Amino acid sequence: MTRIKKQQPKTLIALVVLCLFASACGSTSDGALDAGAEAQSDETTEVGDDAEDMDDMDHSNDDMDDMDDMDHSNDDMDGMAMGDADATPASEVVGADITKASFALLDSSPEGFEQLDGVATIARYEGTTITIEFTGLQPGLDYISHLHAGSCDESGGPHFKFDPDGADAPPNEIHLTFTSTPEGLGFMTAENDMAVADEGQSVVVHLAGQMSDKIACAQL
Ligand SMILES: [Cu+2]
Repeated sequence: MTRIKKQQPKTLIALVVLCLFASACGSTSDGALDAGAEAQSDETTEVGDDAEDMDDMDHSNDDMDDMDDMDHSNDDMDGMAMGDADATPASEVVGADITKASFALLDSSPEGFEQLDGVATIARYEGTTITIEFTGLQPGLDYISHLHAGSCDESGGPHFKFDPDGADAPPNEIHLTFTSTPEGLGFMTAENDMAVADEGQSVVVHLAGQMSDKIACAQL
């Protein structure tokens, strides 16, 4: 490590000098810095040869691939989201094992949900997609649903976590937030890169900010 670090200035100087003579290198010192970074990451510390230098230049195309990789990591960030209404609904995930379950009111439900009807759908594949859809919600309110680890007999029990010791937030849990329409409709889909187990989970819907008053539960 120390040896490579020590040679960095030399490498840079060599590249700058080369750039002064090679018009292909472009005229900005930024180009030289980029190329220098490439040379250093390749651990190629000898830069006396024009052909080798061109090699280093070609490697700067790898930067574009790196940018692609960064875009993929943004996909992971999407996993942090509390759902995406435009995502492919669970019932339409090709090749997945799909289970549908109706929501049933829980004893803990606040008043005003007697007309509630809803379905939770889970698609199990190398990842997981959950879609929930409701009618009969109180209109214009914010709701949150979670995948719970227990059965509806125990009001869903605790939240399902992919890593039991991990965070109590997505992507380690599956959360779906939505706002009901003026007609009392609700709809949301959440996707996760990880696969949940075959059975035993439930989906519970709460009014946002009133987690203790679980409204309804669907046994998957
Ligand atoms: Cu919940």
